[in-house]
Order: sequence, then structure tokens, then C-alpha cells
Amino acid sequence: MKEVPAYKNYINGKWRSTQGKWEKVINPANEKVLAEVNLSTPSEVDEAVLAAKRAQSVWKTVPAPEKGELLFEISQKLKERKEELSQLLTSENGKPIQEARGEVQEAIDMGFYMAGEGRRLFGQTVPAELPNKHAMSIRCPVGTAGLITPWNFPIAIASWKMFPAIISGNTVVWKPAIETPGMADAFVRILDECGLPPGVVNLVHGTGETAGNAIVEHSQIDIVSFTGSTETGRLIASKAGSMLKKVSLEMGGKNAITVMDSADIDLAVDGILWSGFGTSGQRCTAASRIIVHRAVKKELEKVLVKRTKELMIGDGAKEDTDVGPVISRKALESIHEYVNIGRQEGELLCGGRILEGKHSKGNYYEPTVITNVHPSARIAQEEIFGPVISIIPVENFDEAMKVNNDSAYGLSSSIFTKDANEVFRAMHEMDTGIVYVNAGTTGAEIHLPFGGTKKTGNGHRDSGTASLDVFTEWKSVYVDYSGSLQRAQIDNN
Ligand code: UN1
Repeated sequence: MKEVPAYKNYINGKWRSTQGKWEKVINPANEKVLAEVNLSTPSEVDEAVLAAKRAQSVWKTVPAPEKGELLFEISQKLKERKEELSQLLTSENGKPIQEARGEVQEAIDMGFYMAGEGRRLFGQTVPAELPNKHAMSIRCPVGTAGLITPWNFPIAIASWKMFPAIISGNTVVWKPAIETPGMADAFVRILDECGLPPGVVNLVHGTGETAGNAIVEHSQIDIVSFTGSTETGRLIASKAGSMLKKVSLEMGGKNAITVMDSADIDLAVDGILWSGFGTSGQRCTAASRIIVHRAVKKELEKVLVKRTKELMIGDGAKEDTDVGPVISRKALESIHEYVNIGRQEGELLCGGRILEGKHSKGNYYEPTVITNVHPSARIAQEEIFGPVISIIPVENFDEAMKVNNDSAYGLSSSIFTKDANEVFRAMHEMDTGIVYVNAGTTGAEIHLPFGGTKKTGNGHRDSGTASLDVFTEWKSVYVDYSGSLQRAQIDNN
């Protein structure tokens, strides 16, 4: 067999094998073995946590602008390696190369943005109640952060968590998904080359059950930031909660695009195709429900089905591919099961097959549209994480908002309309963490908060300055320079 890369842990600045077994890394486009990854045991996680803990006492004292300069260099290097990283991303994850470039760009943007935070990290200075007294708040690091990240955005999501964590003085133990270890390896190599001090970021490969769990349960991990399934998030929250750890969760979505009667139908279809079938529907933000005003339902269906059938399905490494494979055989089967449920719950307009023939070597699912779906149907309520969309007809705007919000999740919503009143009403009435007008449900930019309400999250946000709230504690400082004891709330009455 051809020699393939063997991905190891990076602990305290050294690349190290683990005691655990090796797992194959498979290209979802063609089932070829790309690499092997060494799974960690709890004792290796322990070493990584202790290294991070030790490093934190020094890292927190490095002036934030100096940390910012390092982040700037790291981002510059990510930019230089953008194409190489994008190719690797496509091979491990399957997403079309154009999308991979977009994802790497997201990490670059986040790096430069957080580098700038090294000269901001704003607190507040407020007037004190008493004379000759100064009052202000400053941000302090939480401590040692455990980051657990998914395969669908292996570098962007890691950057949303890692850069704010380190710029604000935390150190990190990072467990990436075992499907995409090469991206984590390449990212950490860049940190190492740029001279990030040993122990500031430690990489432990492994499964959620073993390595992930060991991070969450470790007494020296002060904060856990996780993106992944609601099921795993719930377990993490209950464990971390009982240990009184800070925990930030980004989980499932069941995002909807509303198409009103005034909408530009071609534009709406552009948005639906991109958000519904981009990344083969494997984004937390993917659109999987299309809520359509009855007056334009027929027209929308006609254009949507025609354009869905024209999508180029294939290996994401080819420049003209629109829809790549899904991550695994298991995912393919789970998507197909949902589509079979959907055939009972609605009417299949196109798609509905696991692709065979020239596609049989990879995990390819035909982009699928099912119509006349009831808002409470399983395919309209459960996260499918594949290229499947359900059309739900409605009579008017009020009903559209009701259906949009009738979900256990609350990540992203979108509306296509030319009516200014509907734009502003939707902005306020849609109960998700992200709202788009005249664009699909995907495409969040890194300098605004990313996250959702209800079962999507637990009140925290990734990216934007909101991510600094996850990785810092507020400290309120009062300096009394009056020379006498001044009692707040008593002496000022
Ligand atoms: C995700 O699927 O969890 O907004 C992340 C978007 C991308 C990030 C998606 N910028 O679709």
C-alpha cells in the first residue's frame, strides 16, 4: 500500500504518537485511504491539559498586542497556503473546491479580525458614583479551553473558537473530528512555524466518546466550546454543568427560507440551491425547509426542479462540481432513510436516490425536493444533514412566520420579498440567531455573532466580538484615590 500521512497529537510543542489505535481517513469522493490518524486515550488528553495549564500562567501575561502580532503572522501564513489547505479540505471533507476556498478564507478572516482584537479587547470605563474614584471593567481569560469541533467546517469553526481563545489569554486543548484530522494537522503546523509558544495550543486526535469525554471531564479544563450534534451537546452540557464549567454549544438547525408572493423567483431559487444543496446540505445553516406563498408555489417548484436537475454532482476536486459527496456511507444511508419517510409525508418532485454507476465509489446523494410537506412532518422537524429540501405551502405572511418558528431549533432563517414591511417584520418576528433578507440561510460573516436560539445553542455565540464573551470573564475594578473610605450607596445619598 502507498505510504499515507500518519496524523499525531501535538502536545507542549511536540508531535507525539499515542497509545491508542490508528483509524483510516477516507476521501468521501472515491473511498481512497488518505491518511491514518492516531486516536488518543484519556492519559494523553491529561498530558495535553496539563501542558495547556502550565502554559497559561505565562501566556496570560503576554501583552495582547504582541499576541495579536503573532495572530497576524499566522493569518498571513494561512493566506499563503490557502490553495494547499483548500485542496486538502476537499479531499477529506468532500466539499467542492470553491466552497473549500471559501471556508479557508473564513479562517483567514477570523485570524486577521482577532489579531486586531489584540489592540482592542474593550472593557468599559464608567463614571463612579463617588468623587475621586475610578470604575472600569476588564476582560480576563477563563483559563484552559477545551475545543471540540466538527468535520463539516474543520478549519473555519476551529478558527472561530481558537483565535478568540488565545488572543484573550487562554490556552487550548483541541480535539478535531476524526474525519478531518489533516486539516487540524496543517493548521497546527502553521501555528508551530509561526512560533506560538509550546503548550498554548495542544492537539489531541480521537473519538468523542474517549478523547472528547476526557476533555469535558478533566478538572483542569475551565471552559468547553463545542460544535456538533444536539445529542452530544446535551451530554457535554450536563457533565460540564455538574462541574460548574463554562460551556458554549453550537448544535443542530432546521433552517427555513420563506418565499413570499412578491419575491424575485429566480433569485429565490439561487438562494435555495446554494443554501439547500451547497456543502451537500451538511451545514448547520443549510436550508432544509422552503416555506412558500401559495400564489408562487407552482412557479417556484417548476424553476427549482429544473435547476436542481442541472446541478453537477461529483468529486469536489473538479472545478465545475456543484454538489460533492456526503461525509460517509453511514450519512448516505441516514439521508436515504429520511427521504423514504419523506415519500410518505409529501410528494417527491426530484432526486431521492443514492447515486450508483460512475458515482458508486463515493457517497453521492441526488439533490432531492419534496413538496406539500406538513410543518409538523418528521422531514420538516428533524435535522437531515444532507441535500434534501421540503416545500411547505402557506397562505400568507403570518402563517409563514408561524411555520418558520415552529421548530425545536433556531439557527438561521431567510425571507425573499420585495415588501419593505415584511422585511422589517421578518427581522423582528423570526426567532433564530441569524436572519437573512433576499439571501439564503448560509453565508455568515465572521465579524458578527454566529449561533442560534432554542435547541441550537445555550446562549453563547461563536465568532464576532461575542466570542470574546465566551473565552473571558469580566472583572470590575474600582480605584479609590480620595484618601478616605467612601461607602458606595451610603455616602453618596
Ligand atoms: C456550520 O455549518 O456550522 O454561514 C458553519 C455559513 C458558514 C458557516 C457554517 N459561514 O454557512
